[in-house]
Amino acid sequence: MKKFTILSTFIFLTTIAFAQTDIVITEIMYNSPESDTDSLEFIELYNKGQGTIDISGYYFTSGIIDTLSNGTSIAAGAYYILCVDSEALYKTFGISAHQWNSGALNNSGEAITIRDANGSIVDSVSFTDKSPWPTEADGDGSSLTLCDPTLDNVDNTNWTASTTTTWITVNGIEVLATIGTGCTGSSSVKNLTHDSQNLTFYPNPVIDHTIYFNVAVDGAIYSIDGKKIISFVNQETIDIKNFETGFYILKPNNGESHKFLITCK
Ligand SMILES: [Ca+2]
Ligand SMILES: [Ca+2]
Ligand SMILES: [Ca+2]
Repeated sequence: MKKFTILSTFIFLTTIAFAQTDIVITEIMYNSPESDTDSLEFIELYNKGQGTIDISGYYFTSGIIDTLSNGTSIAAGAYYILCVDSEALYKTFGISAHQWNSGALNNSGEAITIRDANGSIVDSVSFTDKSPWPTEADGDGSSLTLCDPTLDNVDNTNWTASTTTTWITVNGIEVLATIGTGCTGSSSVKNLTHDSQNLTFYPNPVIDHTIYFNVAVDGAIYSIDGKKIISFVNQETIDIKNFETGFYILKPNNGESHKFLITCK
């Protein structure tokens, strides 16, 4: 009987010591190519499991300071982005993300550790800006990326510098990252041509002075720094021949915003 109690206790302790480990840190932008404060730092989490994981109360004990609020979860096969400055991230990439509470990622590298609400370590990566870690991630535009989330992310040989363009240039340097997507797809910016409201617009980049929608749309187009340029009602096409080359945000009155690129000048 005593033996059984000891065994039960051991199983109980073992169970609480190991956290759900299907949440993996898959991408880190620790030194975005800005010369002053890095406003585009982000950390990408991925759920490699078979079901949705509730990450309410998960918190960081190194790297950054943040506790995820109640109701936060990641669906199976989905990504979750945390960033240092959600406004800067949105204005630059058109991507909405959770802004962490405080702290910033050290440009020389450091450990990033996330724990579940019980304090058990969920994942931890200790990276540096020196070889054998990919040095292109140290301010040359690339994020650090773990392309195969099933591999051990403690091992630096499983990480590479991202080579996927975001179509965004910061401080004269092209940003290479897959924010919220895997390595094999196209960049998240290019993927923003569909939304949950079934609106499709094309082409992106816009190359013939016209944006086409699959349905009539009400909305507006904003510059990347948030200034409204035009608004429109019940349109299936928009003439953009007077627009300068660059990125813009298309904001339907009913639906998600999309970033698009105009290259026809
Ligand atoms: Ca920097
Ligand atoms: Ca930094
Ligand atoms: Ca990614």
